[in-house]
Amino acid sequence: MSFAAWLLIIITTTFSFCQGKQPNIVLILADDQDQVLGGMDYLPHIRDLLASNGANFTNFFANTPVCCPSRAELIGGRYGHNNLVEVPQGTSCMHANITGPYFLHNQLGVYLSALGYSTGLFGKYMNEPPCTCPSASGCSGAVDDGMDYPPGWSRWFAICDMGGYFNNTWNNQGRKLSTGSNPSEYMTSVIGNYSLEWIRKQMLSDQPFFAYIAPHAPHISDAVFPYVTTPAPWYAGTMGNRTAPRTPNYNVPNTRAHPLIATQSHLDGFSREHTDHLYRVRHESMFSVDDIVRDVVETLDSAGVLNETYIFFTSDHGYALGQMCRPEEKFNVYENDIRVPMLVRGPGVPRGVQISTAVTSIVDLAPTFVDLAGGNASLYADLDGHSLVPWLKDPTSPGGPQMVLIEYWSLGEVRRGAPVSKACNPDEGSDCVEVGCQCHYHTLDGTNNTYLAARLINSTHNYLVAQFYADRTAEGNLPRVFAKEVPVFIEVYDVAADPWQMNNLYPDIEKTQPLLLQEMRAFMYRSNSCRGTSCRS
Ligand SMILES: [Ca+2]
Repeated sequence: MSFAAWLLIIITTTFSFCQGKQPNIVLILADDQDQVLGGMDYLPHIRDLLASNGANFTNFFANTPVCCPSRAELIGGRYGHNNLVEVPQGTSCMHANITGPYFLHNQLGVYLSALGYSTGLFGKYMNEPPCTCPSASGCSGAVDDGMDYPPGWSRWFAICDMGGYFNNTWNNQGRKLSTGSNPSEYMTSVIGNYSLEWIRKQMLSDQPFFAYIAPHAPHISDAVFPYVTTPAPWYAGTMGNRTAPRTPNYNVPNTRAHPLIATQSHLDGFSREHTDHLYRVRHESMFSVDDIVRDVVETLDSAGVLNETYIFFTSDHGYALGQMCRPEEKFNVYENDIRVPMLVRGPGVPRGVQISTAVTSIVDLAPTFVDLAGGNASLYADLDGHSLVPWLKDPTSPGGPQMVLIEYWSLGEVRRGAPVSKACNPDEGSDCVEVGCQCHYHTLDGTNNTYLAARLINSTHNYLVAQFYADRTAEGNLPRVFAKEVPVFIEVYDVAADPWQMNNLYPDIEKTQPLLLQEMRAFMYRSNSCRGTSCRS
């Protein structure tokens, strides 16, 4: 069957949820926004316009809790093991291959444009390369050198530097654009304004649109000292003197965890102040994302298309601020890092409902968008996730997934924490001993922080099983099929009884609940080798 004929079949598949008219779809994707530490507090527009007017998936997770791999999972609709590079590389998208032709021709832009959508990406695409892709892999559109962008996207406005919140460069539809340091050039505002301008144009057309709006907030400025998040000038200081939540595991070492975590030293006073400051500026930066949500809703409403548009909000992964003595960042398997918000409003979605019975994840978004667009995601051989559409129609739909797969390949040693001065930044190769400064850094990703995990939530159990592995196989490759490897450490938590995950039940659980462990391991191993339909069986 030709591609066109196949496409016709999937487009004409009966689609009663939106009465045959293809809806618009807007995704607003935050960067490093947590759920566990109250990251969604203080955001009135997101609360009133999305949570109160739509569905809240309360058990939604990142499959790989670090920026680029998670974004590859979202845009590709595939688990990390199906995006993995063949050979470990020093750079790239943190072990995900996003520059090969396979990825570039099997991602949301291609899927949705084939279904008749106008597609626009605004803000953060990937970390490396951040705003473009190789023409050798089928990318095009460059007006200026090196400004190619992936196929399937009719509008491309991607940020090219992940550094500060001002003085940015952009890939503006193949043309290099620079913005400066005026308040109106605040990065999140620029992303919002370009998104809205495009949405206004799309509303004049009968063609449905997909807007992927990805602010960099509340991520730290990791290339511009002092390496914290920069709020918009008009929101700076608005969080007053609030401090990061002193959760039961705040500044408490988890001595039963794997060595990277078990050996964390206590946060000193300087680091605690840094963590509190980060808490404040992260929230303050999110106020501008909250404004984007308001403006998107108002723009759609003023044109009378709000009721024809689905609006999703989520984050690529969560964050820690002091938990288990981690002063900041992600990279790890715990709730702070893997649990993210997921809100959606749109035609037919019940208002103000919480959906906890379907345990879902980032990889489920692409199939959801394909289904909403009138495709049939279950026929796509390269989509690994479950469509969320059944729960958007009926939050009480039975048969929801109860487990999600978590996979992570260590980035190597990553040190973060409170910088006393620019000279102390380990990313710049500085050595606190030699330059005589006081070092407050913690190693937050490192040796053998490569893991395969399952998160189970149902009416009787709420567990995390995480198995840690050597970062390379005996042959020197990234471990790809974890069932063939021997774990170097295992952690199991009863999250209902131990929500802050400080009491590793392994190895005792081998004797106390062998069947539970067996079931979760079977899911992990099966899922870790799955592809397409085999992931959903
Ligand atoms: Ca991120």
